[in-house]
Amino acid sequence: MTLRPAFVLMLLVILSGCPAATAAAPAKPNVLFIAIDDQNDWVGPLAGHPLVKTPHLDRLAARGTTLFNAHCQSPLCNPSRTSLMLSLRPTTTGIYGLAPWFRTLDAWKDRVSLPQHFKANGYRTLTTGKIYHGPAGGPQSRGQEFDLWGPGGGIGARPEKRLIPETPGKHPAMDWGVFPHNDKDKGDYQVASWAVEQLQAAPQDQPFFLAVGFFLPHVPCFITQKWYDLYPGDDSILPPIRADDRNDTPRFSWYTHWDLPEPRLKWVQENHQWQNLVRSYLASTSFIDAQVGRVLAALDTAGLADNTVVVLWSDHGFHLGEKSITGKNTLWERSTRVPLIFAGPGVAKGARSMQPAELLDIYPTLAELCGLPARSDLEGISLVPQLQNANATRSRPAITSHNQGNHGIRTERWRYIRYADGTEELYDIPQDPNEWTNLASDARFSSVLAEHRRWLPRIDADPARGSANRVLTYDPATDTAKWEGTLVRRSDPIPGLQ
Ligand SMILES: [Ca+2]
Ligand SMILES: [Ca+2]
Repeated sequence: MTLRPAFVLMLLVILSGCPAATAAAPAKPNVLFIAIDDQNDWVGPLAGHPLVKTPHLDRLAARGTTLFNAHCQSPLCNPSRTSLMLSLRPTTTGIYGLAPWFRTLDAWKDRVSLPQHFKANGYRTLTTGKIYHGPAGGPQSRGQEFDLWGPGGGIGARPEKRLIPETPGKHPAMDWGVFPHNDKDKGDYQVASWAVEQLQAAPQDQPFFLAVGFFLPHVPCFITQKWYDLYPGDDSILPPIRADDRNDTPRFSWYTHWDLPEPRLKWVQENHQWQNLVRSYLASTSFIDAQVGRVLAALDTAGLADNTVVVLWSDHGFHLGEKSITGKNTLWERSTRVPLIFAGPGVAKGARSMQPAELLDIYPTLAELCGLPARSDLEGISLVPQLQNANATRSRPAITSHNQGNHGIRTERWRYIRYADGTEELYDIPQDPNEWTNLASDARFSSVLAEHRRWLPRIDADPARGSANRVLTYDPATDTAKWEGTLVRRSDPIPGLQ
């Protein structure tokens, strides 16, 4: 007797007890979740710096959608990453500083994070490099966060002694420049290599959530000559600044970055380090771009690109002289605006959304793109409408908070800032992209101010138990501000300016 192939297939399906519909159903897409640390908008897809070279990010943008107006929820590692991974605002958790680790708090110790939601829905979760700020509870408990942990990354090869003069804060991370070493000895190279190995060996029968966290261009920006040589050794690389820019920003704006390890522009200029800092930062961005390129090439080679959602983000930006400072901890564009690019199944190619977007939107967006059950306890809103049609509108602005009471509200056109003492700023971004002219006291814009004040967070939590490092508190009843626990008086000279 001769059996026709279709009959054989049906027989096999019956014998194996497996309905044909299940066998043919497409598997859930994988997730490749790429984080960059302290990467501001100086990347090709955001057009934040005219000379930056990021060919691999450009290619990722060409095969996906760029959120051109995306902002972090806090301009600092730990609070930004906690917010992103839980889809909760810093003003909800009270996590504003570099401490605490959120699992030490009763309210959040069992909170289902983004990778945990994927694990609960059948995904294998893997991580390497910097995703959370810190060791995620240490080796004993970090297995609760991800199934498999790769190399931790970080700085890697370091020079024998400092490359630049010691900065006023004497912090060892405040260093940058070229020294001879091998790119393969950099932590970020090893992070990319491990990610490539995981993609090459990805099991076919289970979707994965692979989180790859790069450290550069976070300081110290140590770099090899090859990347440094991508940029001219002259002032054409410097960002535009105005020496009098802070004359119309409230004194309280200084309180959000009162005393930082990062030096002020004054020190950087007096020590002839501005060009070297900017060039080292740009070179580090290009080096990371190349590592992203290695991981994306492995995704293609493994034949996974069509069934993998890629998301690339940075935890916040970085000033390199703008507004007289270097570092983060501000509510201006250079500190809040970040790369946020999605690509893969369900995402329009080569598109750019101008709508305000927030990093805490990543959690519900990935869940929807991958067909996971929606959660009702997230504060983010899915970006899938914008990823399908870049012209789709959003009603909510992007909100960034730096400690209780200090908030930046970014709509399509405006940036509004309110500090804890009630002082304000307003910028018309298309007219004034460098945020040089504060319009908050201009009566012509009183209705714009009123419209933006409506969006100030209604929940504005006290700092969580164990808060430390970059924590600013303010008591309006007594007009008392404290930076990292130390009283700041109205008459105190601003550190690093005199
Ligand atoms: Ca960071
Ligand atoms: Ca100004």
